[in-house]
Amino acid sequence: MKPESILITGACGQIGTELALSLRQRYGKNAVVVSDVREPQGELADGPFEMFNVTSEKDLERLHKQYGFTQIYHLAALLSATGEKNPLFTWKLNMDSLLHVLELARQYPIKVYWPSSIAVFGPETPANHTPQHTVITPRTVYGISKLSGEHWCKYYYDRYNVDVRSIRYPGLISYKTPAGGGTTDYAVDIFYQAIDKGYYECFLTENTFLPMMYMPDAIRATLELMDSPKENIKNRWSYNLAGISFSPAQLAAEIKKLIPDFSIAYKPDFRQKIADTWPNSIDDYEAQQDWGWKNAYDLSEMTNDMIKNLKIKLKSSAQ
Ligand code: AKB
Repeated sequence: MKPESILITGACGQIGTELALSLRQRYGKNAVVVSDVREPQGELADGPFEMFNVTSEKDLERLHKQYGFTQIYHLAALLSATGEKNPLFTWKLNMDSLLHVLELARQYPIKVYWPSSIAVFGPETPANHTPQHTVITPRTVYGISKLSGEHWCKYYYDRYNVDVRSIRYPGLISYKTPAGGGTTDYAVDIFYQAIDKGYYECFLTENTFLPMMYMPDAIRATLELMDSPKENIKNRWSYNLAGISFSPAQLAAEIKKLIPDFSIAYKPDFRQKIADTWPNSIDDYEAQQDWGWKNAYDLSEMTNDMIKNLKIKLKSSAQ
């Protein structure tokens, strides 16, 4: 069997960093090429890196000629909050890059992973336990690009048999790399500020419930989906994935159990409007049925683990 050669785009981001480390652990560091428009830091710098702008089809082809990829994890994208600041550029970056990857995978035997998001849903979508197949009416350019991307994935699978797989990620919480440009970022920022200052000013209201997940679960889900036999993957748009659903007030209360002096204030900004269009919680029945998905971390386990590891990280970076 041909050895795996894996490309991760947007690898220096919140998901990319941890996915790259997991894939390198599994396949060896030289089997995983990390690419981004910025240099990798820390552990991620130990292995092949390519500075690469995902809107360049030529550069993608050049990299494929050099490395002969068998898998591409195409993570590079602008997220919901940043996307609203430059909608046309966000559309171009998110869509052109996906189409370049799908075109490459049409011509060569490359398995593709591409993340979608809960941002595909809109205010007309049932907000609680949002089903897989429902009214889908995104209101952000990011959400529109993710919904369109889901349809392109399905098209390339149906028409060209491209083995492309996808998950609609909820907001992701992690300590290795900060979140960048999303509406769910508060649930990461709050931990940094709680440890550093004991105070957080939240850009969402206290009762804004959103679907969230701890990064170890998200990475495991991604790898489990990619490992599943092809015939089990019956959904070729993107799978709903449920983790934990909570509000800023509930998260703050959980943090207070470990940092008793922690306090929070609420000052909603433009991101509140985006959050108001997204579900409170997700039904992931199809992911459970098709590839056996089960979330592990609950709110209190996630909070404990975040605080423990972020304290270690912040202490060592201060030294
Ligand atoms: C965002 O907030 O934009 C992302 C997402 C939910 O896809 N974290």
